[in-house]
Amino acid sequence: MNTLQALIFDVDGTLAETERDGHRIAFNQAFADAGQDWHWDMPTYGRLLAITGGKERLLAYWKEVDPQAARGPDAAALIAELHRRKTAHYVRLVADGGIALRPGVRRLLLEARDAGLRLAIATTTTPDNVEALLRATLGANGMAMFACIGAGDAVPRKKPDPGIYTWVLERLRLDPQQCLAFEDSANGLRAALGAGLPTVITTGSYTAGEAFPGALALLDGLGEPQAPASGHVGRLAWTGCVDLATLQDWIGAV
Ligand code: XBP
Ligand code: MG
Repeated sequence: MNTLQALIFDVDGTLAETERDGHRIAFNQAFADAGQDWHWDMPTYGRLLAITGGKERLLAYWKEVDPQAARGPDAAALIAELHRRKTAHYVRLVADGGIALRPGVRRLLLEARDAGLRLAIATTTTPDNVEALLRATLGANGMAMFACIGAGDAVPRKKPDPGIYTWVLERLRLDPQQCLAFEDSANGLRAALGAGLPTVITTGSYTAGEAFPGALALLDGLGEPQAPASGHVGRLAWTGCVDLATLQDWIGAV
């Protein structure tokens, strides 16, 4: 039986509903600042989430609406400027308390930390965004709860490439079988599975309709004692509150 040594969390959609409540809003604020007549409504943003990474998403959208300009000599600089503005808006929104952790996240983080497991982050989002969210939701010591934070451009290719998970595993000096990944999206699942990690999916507002082949568990959240999560573990229906004993049971059964 494998003994769990570490939990590795995606950020956007997994720790919090940051895409719906933060990133999309910040992108639109950046467009307005720059006098760019783009606006990403919820369905448009949902479609664009297939492209991970904010800079990559901006470029893909620009190529849709104005392919010639998007391939012009100034394109990279404009993308960088829009993204810099977007990050500033996002960080401010989060620091002002605009985004809460999803139910059960804080409970599981604290239980794992108190049990001596290591915690890590593997995300495509910009490091400043991670820091803002951890500080705003977990306090001044929020960052220090994590043994390793893999974020943004730390690796050359973003999810679904497994690179960010491999990067984190190397720094934790652990094998994937000693860890569990937590993700909310099909792209994230592909990245985690590509690094060999058993993966728990907690679907969110943008990802509930995606397919998750190979997930260890497919749930609608981590649950709290008063509001249990539900979903499937393998083919079996499951309802409950995800805690360390549950996770150990699931990976012991792999
Ligand atoms: C999240 C992302 C991120 C954010 C934006 O994917 O794709 O790019 O949308 O962050 P995942 P930046 O949850 O799979 O990590 O603008 O800072 O890139
Ligand atoms: Mg995600």
